[in-house]
Amino acid sequence: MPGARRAHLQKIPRTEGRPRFVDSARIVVRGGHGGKGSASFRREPFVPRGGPDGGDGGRGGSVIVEATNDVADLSHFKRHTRWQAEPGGAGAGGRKTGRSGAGVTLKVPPGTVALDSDGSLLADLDRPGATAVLARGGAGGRGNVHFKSSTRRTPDYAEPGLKGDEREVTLDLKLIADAGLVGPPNAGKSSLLRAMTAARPKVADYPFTTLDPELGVADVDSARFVLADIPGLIEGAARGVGLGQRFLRHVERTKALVYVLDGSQPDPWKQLETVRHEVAQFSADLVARPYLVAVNKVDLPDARKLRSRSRRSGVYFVSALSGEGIAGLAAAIAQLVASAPESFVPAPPTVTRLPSRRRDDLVVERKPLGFAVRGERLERLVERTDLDSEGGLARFQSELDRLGVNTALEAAGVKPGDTVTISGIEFEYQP
Ligand SMILES: Nc1nc2c(ncn2[C@@H]2O[C@H](COP(=O)(O)OP(=O)(O)OP(=O)(O)O)[C@@H](O)[C@H]2O)c(=O)[nH]1
Ligand SMILES: [Mg+2]
Repeated sequence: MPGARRAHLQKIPRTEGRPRFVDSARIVVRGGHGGKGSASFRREPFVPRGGPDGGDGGRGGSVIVEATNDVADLSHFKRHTRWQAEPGGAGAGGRKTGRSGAGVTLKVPPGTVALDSDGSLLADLDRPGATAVLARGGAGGRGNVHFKSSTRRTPDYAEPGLKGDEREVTLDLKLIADAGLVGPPNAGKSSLLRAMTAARPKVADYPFTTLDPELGVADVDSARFVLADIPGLIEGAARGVGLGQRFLRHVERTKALVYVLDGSQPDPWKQLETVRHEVAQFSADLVARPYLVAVNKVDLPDARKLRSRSRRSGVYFVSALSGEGIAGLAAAIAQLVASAPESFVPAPPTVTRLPSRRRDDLVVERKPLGFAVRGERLERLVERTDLDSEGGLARFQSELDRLGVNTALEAAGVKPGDTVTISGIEFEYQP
């Protein structure tokens, strides 16, 4: 990669003590456990056991992510990687429901996406106010008031409450450029991005070195802006000649443009005219945005001559190579961005919900020793049943029937006495 290691390329001095801009973080989120249901009985005078009056456990809290302009990057999530919402409170006698666990809200900058561990998109938090649930809290267990029946007058069990969701989430901040570097090929746009930010786009001495837009974050004193570098524009670009036109889209949402001209070329002002004409062809709105002009390569004699003759105001003569004028250009861009109006009208915030849990059909598998049965609802049933209590076990049996487990097993050829495994727990099959 020619020019990739240019040790003498001067960087803008960074403000001391300012933390590095973080645009990606990996975190683990856990919803709170559901509270236990209560197995309590009414106390009445002279009655050893009144009717069941155990209330339900409270729902566990959820972990939610919310986009807000109050935070600028994801550095907080580099330091705090585990997020857990509060568990639900236990139910109590007198039909008292446990209290719900408090949720946790993670604040991220707009433009953040949340990805599941398999890379699939969980949420696109594209604008302030957008929220999404990353991990739901578990449901509270039901108290024994629910389990009274004509045959079971004193159910001495209650549900334990479900686990909350747990998942590993990657937060990625898609940068939205504040300003775009636009200019003819080879003018030094990528070199300027390198000089002003920590981004490392390819730089080379031939046109169309840049094929994909690249973004960098520039720090200037207390201001910070995102700069986009796109492929060079040539005459006819707006009509699809070269690569530029496709890439003007990437600067469409910027607030300001920086026209970069090659000061070592015969007529930079003609370059400016051509490029602005192409931008205007692409979008009348884009060409009307605030802009400034940077004439690059002022370290070369032709560019210096141009500077000494130029009477134009609002033109910055710089050298990405030597660093001359770079700090001043960065400060001017920061100011331009700060005073420029928003380039688009924000749409209403989006609220994303997790897809509800899949209710898989039962799967019966023949094992060397007996059978295994799998299924989302079945596994949840096992999780929410207190199998150590006799009443709990009895209810479990009738629920198995209701879910069609016995029918499925019989269809698969189960015989009395066979071992049946459900969620890692072994049962003996007795019809
Ligand atoms: N002398 C001098 N050369 C420079 C300066 N800035 C960039 N160059 C050189 O100009 C050539 C083009 O630089 P790039 O940064 O790749 O230009 P670009 O505008 O991104 O080019 P494309 O991506 O092809 O549109 C490279 O050989 C750079 O080393 C400068 O300030 N002075
Ligand atoms: Mg380039």
